[in-house]
Amino acid sequence: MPATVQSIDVNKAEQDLTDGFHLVIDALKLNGIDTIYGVPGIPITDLGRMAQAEGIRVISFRHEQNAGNAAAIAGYLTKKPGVCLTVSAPGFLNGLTALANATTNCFPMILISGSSEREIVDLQQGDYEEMDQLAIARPLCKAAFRVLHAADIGIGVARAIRAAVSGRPGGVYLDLPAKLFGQVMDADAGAKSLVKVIDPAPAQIPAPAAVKRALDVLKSAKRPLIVLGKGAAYAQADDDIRALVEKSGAPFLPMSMGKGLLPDTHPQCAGAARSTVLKDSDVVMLIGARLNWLLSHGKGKAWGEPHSKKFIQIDIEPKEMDSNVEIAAPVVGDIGSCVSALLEGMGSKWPAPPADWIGAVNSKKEENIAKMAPRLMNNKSPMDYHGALGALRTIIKERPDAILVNEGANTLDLARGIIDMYKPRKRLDVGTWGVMGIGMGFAIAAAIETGKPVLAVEGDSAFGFSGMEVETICRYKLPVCVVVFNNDGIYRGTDVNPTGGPDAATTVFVKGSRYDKMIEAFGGVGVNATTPDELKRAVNEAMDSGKPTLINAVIDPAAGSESGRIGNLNPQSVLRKK
Ligand SMILES: Cc1ncc(C[n+]2csc(CCOP(=O)(O)OP(=O)(O)O)c2C)c(N)n1
Ligand SMILES: [Mg+2]
Repeated sequence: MPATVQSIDVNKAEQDLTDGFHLVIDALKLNGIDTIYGVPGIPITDLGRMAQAEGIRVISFRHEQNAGNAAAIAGYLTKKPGVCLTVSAPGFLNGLTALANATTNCFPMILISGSSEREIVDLQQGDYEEMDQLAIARPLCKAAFRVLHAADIGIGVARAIRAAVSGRPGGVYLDLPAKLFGQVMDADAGAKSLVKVIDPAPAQIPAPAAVKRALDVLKSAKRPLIVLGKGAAYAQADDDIRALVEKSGAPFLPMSMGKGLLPDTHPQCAGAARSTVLKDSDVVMLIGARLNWLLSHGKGKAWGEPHSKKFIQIDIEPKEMDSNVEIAAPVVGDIGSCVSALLEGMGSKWPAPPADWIGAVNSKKEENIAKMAPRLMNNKSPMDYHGALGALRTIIKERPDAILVNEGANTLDLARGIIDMYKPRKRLDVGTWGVMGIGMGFAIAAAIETGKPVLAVEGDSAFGFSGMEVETICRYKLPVCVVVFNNDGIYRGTDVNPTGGPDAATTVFVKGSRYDKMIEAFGGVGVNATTPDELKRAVNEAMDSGKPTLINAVIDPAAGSESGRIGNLNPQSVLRKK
């Protein structure tokens, strides 16, 4: 046979075949996954290349943990699972922290990792990057699957998507052994094996009796309080949530990432009277907020007299009820369906809460706001947290569409209290675990998924966990402005080595560091800001230009406190000499 005829036959045969690489890509595309966050390497380098060639946006990071955090927050912002793609063993493990964090925070995410040869891994014969990844991932996520045959890729991807977004969202692990990618099968049969997931997160309608019980409890309240968690923000039921809060007339308290569901400047916002409303309320309605450590488990000193209040809890997860205290009125269902049912049940003549309660909350609020105001206007150099955050607060007020990413200790706790948010899902932070390292991953995904400018307010320690990704920000030309609150260390930059020896104290960094120089290495804009005025000018310029920018904000090393607002969680020993 002449050579030309033979090659035509091969081409024709290839046209009729597909392989594991293409089936994975086709399955993701079929289900509307348009972005992958990851780090290339064996065995998934070509998968990333081909995905890019097929029109998926593939964002390559410098470390898988940051790619994983990006995927997780993309899931939170879009209600579609964010996908992170990694290599085997070490790459997988690097991504796993983000997967576990996503599960803890109820962010829908799929970690897809390539893995080594099953036959060798299972006999522990020492393969390249050998690891039983499926077994390791399983306890750290909602579901974990492995696909061994190309014909099962469609089902595998479908299961992963459904597990990630249905019910309470979370992380899912999908293990794809190297051999799978090269498997070929008939193209038609391959196309037919793909599954388009219909209604991946079905509505879960609350029982009418549960809705009525909740409204009866709420109506009986003399001092009602509504707590809005990030579950409420995730639901994207913004109009109904606002209507429910306003109709109830109750003060509301936003959890950190619930801020902006209603503006922090809303007359019913009790953020500035947090301790008063927690202590003195008699009925508390939790909407997508869990009674975990962030709410002192619903009991103890912060919550006033023991058994002095009744809880109504709205959550998609039935097991959440009674997790820490008795829930008088559990309402189980998706937040959107629950809130709309409650709203309907309230009718048009819902009574306003007693005026003395509203008056008491308002006067506490005004007192606290007035106390804070002058501190936010100081123009000290070096800056203290209040002066610097006062400047950033004005910026977000003037640019309410911008997304604020925030991590650190003092930098986190004080920014949360000081920077008012005006719109839902604009504040992204350390979440349930208080984890450091989410900063650049969150900032990158926020910019990619929303196209809005991002302001990342970072403690100098917090920034270090993901700081190398400033190169990624520059490479993709993202409108991200990073402000590093540089106080020379963790909590404070003033500690000294108790031995008097040459090593630095455990919490301090190189004094007078210039983080702004880092981004200049990659063509970004670096600024050193020593006063709130300079800081404000530099951030405004960055937000106007959309150019990747890093501002080194020089903060007084003595200004912070140990562990920010949660110093009480540090274990103490009676033997410890202070
Ligand atoms: C992954 C992880 N490692 C360590 C910690 C402990 N930790 C909590 S806050 C923090 C850094 C605080 O310093 P910085 O970011 O500089 O904020 P500052 O209080 O100085 O403003 C660290 C290391 C953590 N929360 N998460
Ligand atoms: Mg610091």
